Amino acid sequence: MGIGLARLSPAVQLLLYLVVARVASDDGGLFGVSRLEMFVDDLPEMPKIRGYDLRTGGVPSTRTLTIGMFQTTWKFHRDLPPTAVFAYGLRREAATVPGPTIEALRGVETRVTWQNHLPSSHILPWDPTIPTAFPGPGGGVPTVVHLHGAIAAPASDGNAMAWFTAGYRFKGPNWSQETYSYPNAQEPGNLWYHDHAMGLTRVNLLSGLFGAYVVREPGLEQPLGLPSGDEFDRHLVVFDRSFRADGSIFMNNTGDNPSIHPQWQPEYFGDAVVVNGKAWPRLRVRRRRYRFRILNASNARFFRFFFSNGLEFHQVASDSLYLRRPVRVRKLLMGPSEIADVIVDFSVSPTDSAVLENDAPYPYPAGDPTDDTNGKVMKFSIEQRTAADPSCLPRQLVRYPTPSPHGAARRRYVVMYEYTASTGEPTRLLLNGKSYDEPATETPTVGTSELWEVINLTEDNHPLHVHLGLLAVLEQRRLSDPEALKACLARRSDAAACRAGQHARGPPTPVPPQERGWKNVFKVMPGHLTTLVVRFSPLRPSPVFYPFNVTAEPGYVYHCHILDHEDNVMMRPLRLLPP
Ligand SMILES: *[C@@H]1O[C@H](CO)[C@@H](O)[C@H](O)[C@H]1NC(C)=O
Ligand SMILES: *[C@@H]1O[C@H](CO)[C@@H](O)[C@H](O)[C@H]1NC(C)=O
Ligand SMILES: *[C@@H]1O[C@H](CO)[C@@H](O)[C@H](O)[C@H]1NC(C)=O
Ligand SMILES: *[C@@H]1O[C@H](CO)[C@@H](O)[C@H](O)[C@H]1NC(C)=O
Ligand SMILES: CC(=O)N[C@H]1CO[C@H](CO)[C@@H](O)[C@@H]1O
Ligand SMILES: [Cu+2]
Repeated sequence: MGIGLARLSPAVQLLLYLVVARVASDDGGLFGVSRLEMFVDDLPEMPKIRGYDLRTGGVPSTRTLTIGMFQTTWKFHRDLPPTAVFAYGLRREAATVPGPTIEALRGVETRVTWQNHLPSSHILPWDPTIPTAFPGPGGGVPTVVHLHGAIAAPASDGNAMAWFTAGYRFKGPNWSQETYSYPNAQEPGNLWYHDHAMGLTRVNLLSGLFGAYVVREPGLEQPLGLPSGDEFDRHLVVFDRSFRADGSIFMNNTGDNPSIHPQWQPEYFGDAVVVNGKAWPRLRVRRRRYRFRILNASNARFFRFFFSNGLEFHQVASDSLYLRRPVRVRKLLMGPSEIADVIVDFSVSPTDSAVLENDAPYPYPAGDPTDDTNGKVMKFSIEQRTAADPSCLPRQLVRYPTPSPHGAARRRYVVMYEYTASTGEPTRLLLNGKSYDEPATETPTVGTSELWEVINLTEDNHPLHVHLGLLAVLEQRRLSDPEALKACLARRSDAAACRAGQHARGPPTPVPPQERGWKNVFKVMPGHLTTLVVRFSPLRPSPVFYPFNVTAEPGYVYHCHILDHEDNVMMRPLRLLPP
């Protein structure tokens, strides 16, 4: 049930929409967020949950957690009324937006029973005309949790069709188990968990269903000497939201093409910039080094962060792994779901306060410029006196195998398409022109690497995310004649036959050093052919490639991480074949 909805006639779909979707007026009194005073709320720290047990003589062992999804309210700003949200937490009273931060140890399994306690219908408008998990009117809110960056078995990966509603009353066709296993067998780094239900990912995240997850490996990390401990090693989870006058989250419930999709819009942008659940918060810091794990949890907004007083970032890790050496940057560009792990040294600050700002146009890169509201993120007040600082910023971090095209088992093409109505408005986006329910065409062999040539035929930058695999960019080249390639693909729908590689004759577009290593999201530039090496084996030698059966049902997925695109339906199955 669920995915077949898209095949109903438009009239029936529209009727269903009117029956099941919340029907609120579009403006419903928007809250003008420019009225909110900035930097009045302290930056919250989300609750921390240990993902391992320490009972048996201090030796860490597997821990099983039960984490619920609850409807509750959240104060996004001192002067905003409480907002209805969906939130993760150990209990309803402890549920937060973002959810609790889970701290795991490399090599020690964390098990989580994810429980849905959500009400019978959604707090946000959604759209049954895109392929959507749907348990029937009033049947509950479908959810399923994906741990982004995890190396986990298919049945624990949060497949979009493995969704379930409250009490597991309704389940998607690929649901198989209540408790997920995360072996944490991968490299130490920054992950995050978030909802992944078919066609509802964008609205479930907008409602609050996401949180941070860290895999630590003290033996490898402590010798680096980076700032550590709760005070100096912090998460900044950044996202954008708009609100109605009554405090509720505003999501437009009229689509840009209402006769085709009554609600879906190609990209959600909010006016308020929220960090750890507070709009434009403030943080008092000591005059020393801090580590910030910055996670972009927006649906579609890119951020280009910089400090008002010229302070710099020293990036030490990208979305899942340490870099080989720190990279110093003045501006930090982050796509949806990307993570930048940075050191900021406040001891060299020329002033006693610094505002973290954002100047990324939206949509990125060709959209509107930022303004006074979405151009500000948060404020740091810096103590005058220099603080003792035992941390350091080493010249070398961690050396991983260099991404290389040698030995790649095969070459594949992934073409990103956008379909538009006669008005020029997008109606859907697809990878290789295929919908999600067509059989898997990407079937790599476990233990191999492949070259993926990704061609963006749209106007947007699409962050590509591959579950299980690690990806690294080799080069990105401008397409010399995208229209000719487009015309050929329209005739033959086969990028290899169209000699797609030959169309990328332009000069290479440089990739910033901090984006050159192994990652799990890569921002694919419009009008380019981007060559990625995608690796389906762990980075450290291991007797088995993965500590579970990667070829098992229901397999994995790869998708665009602009959530509004992923939902409609820039996502394809990924099946692994045995070695
Ligand atoms: C997953 O769901 C699809 C329908 O969407 C079904 O065809 C397939 O058999 C399912 N696979 C498993 C392993 O449940
Ligand atoms: C909602 O979207 C529709 C369609 O794009 C637009 O006409 C309308 O102005 C939007 N409403 C608000 C309050 O932004
Ligand atoms: C933040 O993440 C969203 C969705 O994952 C993405 O669309 C957006 O471009 C990202 N912004 C940045 C600055 O990375
Ligand atoms: C892995 O899963 C596949 C598909 O379900 C199955 O055919 C295979 O026997 C399994 N392999 C192992 C070693 O269990
Ligand atoms: C902004 C941009 O460069 N968009 C391009 C994306 O790719 C298509 C096809 O290659 C071009 O037509 C667009 O101009
Ligand atoms: Cu996209």
